[in-house]
Amino acid sequence: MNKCHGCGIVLQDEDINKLGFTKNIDSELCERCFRIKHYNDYKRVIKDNNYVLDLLKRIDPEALVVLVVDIINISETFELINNVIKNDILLVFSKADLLPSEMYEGKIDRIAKSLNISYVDKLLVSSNKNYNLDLLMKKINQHKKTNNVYFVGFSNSGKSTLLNKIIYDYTDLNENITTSLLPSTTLDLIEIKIDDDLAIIDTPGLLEEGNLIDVVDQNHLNKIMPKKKINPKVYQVKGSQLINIEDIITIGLTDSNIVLYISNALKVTREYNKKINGLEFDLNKDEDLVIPGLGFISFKTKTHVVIKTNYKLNIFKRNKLI
Ligand SMILES: Nc1nc2c(ncn2[C@@H]2O[C@H](COP(=O)(O)OP(=O)(O)OP(=O)(O)O)[C@@H](O)[C@H]2O)c(=O)[nH]1
Ligand SMILES: [Mg+2]
Repeated sequence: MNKCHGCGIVLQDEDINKLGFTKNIDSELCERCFRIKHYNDYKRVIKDNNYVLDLLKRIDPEALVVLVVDIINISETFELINNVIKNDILLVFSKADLLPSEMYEGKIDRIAKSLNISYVDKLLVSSNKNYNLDLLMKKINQHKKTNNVYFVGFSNSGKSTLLNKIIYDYTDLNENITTSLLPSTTLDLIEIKIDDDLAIIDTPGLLEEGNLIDVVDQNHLNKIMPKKKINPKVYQVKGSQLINIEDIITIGLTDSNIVLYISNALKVTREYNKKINGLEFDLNKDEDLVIPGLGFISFKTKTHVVIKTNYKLNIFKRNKLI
């Protein structure tokens, strides 16, 4: 049984509409991975969480789990993962390159502690900027109890991208796991032998309910996923105003001072002397309002916010990230 080197799915040449299809059963990639890699032509598949959880339940309880958390998109709860993973956890915050410069290492400690996860160690990395990858390898080797180490996390947190960097920097292998903007890119376990004493196993990501990445079209997805360092957008609101982010979300505010941490590619427009009805939140200046998949808003003063969106999003408050 051949598996696709890009996403881990078992290859088949019988049904073009089923996962793992390839015309040539001896090829390394399924057609979906081939098209993502060569034509940026994404095909959305949504693997449900039960399928992923069943895979995660099979992880050897002795193995070290590297929990990859997108620093820009920290989930409200890790209960789903906590329920199945009882292993030692190395907590890895990914995509450090997207953070504004005010964000420094010291704050990671406070964030990690607020997550309700027990972990043996933690660090901040960036695959794009090759930041802290040596330290990551050092910590993996230091904390592993068996030769198998698993990369686990929510979809799009950057697990496969990180493993590709490790393959490139630390092995002579010619493997390249498929990565993409779309959720559920990795579809099954992919084992990579780094050396005689270490195999890293990539896993499909879990989906977070109420996250924008699962509900928007590809065009929007391209814009909402930040590719470069985020330039925080500061808005001083006098009177009642609406701040509209693309056609995704409208924020209603009165006399307040806010900072948006969202992808630079998103267009923000303002309407003056206007109010809307929608979901209401009261925030203090030490809290952020998180819009999963889009980013977050921080507040300079106590603020009342009204949010209107056509998407079903799990918007929540948390302690300030930055
Ligand atoms: N800016 C930035 N983007 C990254 C980094 N790592 C990954 N990404 C982007 O994040 C998106 C998702 O990356 P993947 O590696 O496919 O994520 P994954 O966790 O393997 O996702 P699933 O396979 O769906 O679970 C891609 O668009 C990557 O380019 C990083 O260090 N910095
Ligand atoms: Mg992946």
